[in-house]
Amino acid sequence: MGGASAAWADQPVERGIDFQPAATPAMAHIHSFHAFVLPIITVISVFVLALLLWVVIRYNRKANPTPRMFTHNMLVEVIWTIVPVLILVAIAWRSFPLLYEQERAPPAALTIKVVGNSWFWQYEYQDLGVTVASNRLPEEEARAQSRPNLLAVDNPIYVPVGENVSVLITSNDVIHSWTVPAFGVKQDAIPGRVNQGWFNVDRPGIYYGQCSELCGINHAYMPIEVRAVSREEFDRWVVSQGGTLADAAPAAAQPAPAPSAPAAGASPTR
Ligand SMILES: [Cu+2]
Repeated sequence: MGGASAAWADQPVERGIDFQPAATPAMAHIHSFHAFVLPIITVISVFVLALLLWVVIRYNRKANPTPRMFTHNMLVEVIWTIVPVLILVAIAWRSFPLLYEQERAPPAALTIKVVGNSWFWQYEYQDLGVTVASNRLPEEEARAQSRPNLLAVDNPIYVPVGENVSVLITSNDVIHSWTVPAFGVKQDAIPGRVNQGWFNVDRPGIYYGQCSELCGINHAYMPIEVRAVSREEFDRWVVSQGGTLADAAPAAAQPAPAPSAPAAGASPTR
């Protein structure tokens, strides 16, 4: 894909302070949760600032030379306990379902194992026999191809649009974090442990992310590039990577793997 590809990329923009456009339902819900919480925290911050200023001005030593010495006020104490509790309950009401949505991996058409390494990402499409190592594209090459420096990689991964993709995230060495802002996915990659995330990209495009857990000297140089494409293009990519196409239908009405006896036989990895 040449330089034109930047046109359909979701990536940070110059002077941007807001989120990247949402490319998945989960991220769209994160947007609306943000819109819900931002006014609340703004009002609280302004209110606390006003209280501080009021105390500083009205009750400083000059304005109020002989302070009163009382310590309790039942009504005020009840109010400042109950009101924050109500605010927190309201926030939790919106936030817990969102957390659940992000953590709950629905039946997936595709599962990718994501392994953090110092300092690159490795991706295994185990069902398809494809393994990809994504290294940062050197700056000269990125510039030559009009691709974003520090975000573009040499071997991007591909995913099909409109299908549930599950990601199993782990690490080979230190703790990294696999993060793609437009997908609303940010999961730590922890050695000896598998974290799960998922996404369902609603439109074709190139999506960029970065390692988001300070992991060492090259932390800033292990970007993530995901290309969401049509199922046909995805299949072509799989074949071009030497993989074999699963003949399973997309979107997985796939029942849980038949209960062949010892599912518990797998040793609990820890
Ligand atoms: Cu890292």
